[in-house]
Amino acid sequence: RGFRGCTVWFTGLSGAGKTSIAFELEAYLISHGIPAYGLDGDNLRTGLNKDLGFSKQDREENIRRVAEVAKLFADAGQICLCSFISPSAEDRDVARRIHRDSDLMFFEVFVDTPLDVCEQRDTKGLYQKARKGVIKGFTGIDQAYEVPEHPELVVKTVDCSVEESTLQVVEMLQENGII
Ligand code: GGZ
Repeated sequence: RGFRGCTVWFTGLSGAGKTSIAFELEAYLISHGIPAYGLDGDNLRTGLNKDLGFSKQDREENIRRVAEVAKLFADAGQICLCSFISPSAEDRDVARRIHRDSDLMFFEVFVDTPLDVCEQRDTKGLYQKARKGVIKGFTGIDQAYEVPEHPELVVKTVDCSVEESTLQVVEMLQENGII
């Protein structure tokens, strides 16, 4: 048994690069014969969590359900890669506790991209809509993002390629005996 299931939890602003890094990491792990699976808004909010929006309560329930699903993947021996803004430190701690209670490792990775950079990228035009007030309660604009105080890893994406950021996560998994 060369590897164990666990959850890598990417948190950060919209457009920070969470999903890009998770996608690259998933490809890396799979190509090395390590089972991995990515969860994000695209595959959770369209199905299991399609009844949830972006209020504080809905985000809390979003994160709780995602964490429960991630726990099952990790328990099944997968490296589960979760990419959610998860702006609330308390909600992230719930996700961590759900794993700890089942003796599963949980790595919080803060994808630390400044708001102005995310806003400049604006790949989906959402920041512009949020600034105009078309979207209300957008994280970083009119809802808070609570910066992680004790993440297992901080990844900066400014002046750092997706490949380089991904390698930092790979090294963290190696140092912890996961892979
Ligand atoms: C933040 C929003 C919002 C609001 C829609 N605030 O860049 P994206 O588009 O693809 O990623 C964002 C995604 C956030 O969903 P999460 O499930 O990760 O959020 S949370 O963890 O807080 O529950 C963005 C889009 O949904 N989006 N409205 N108001 N992001």
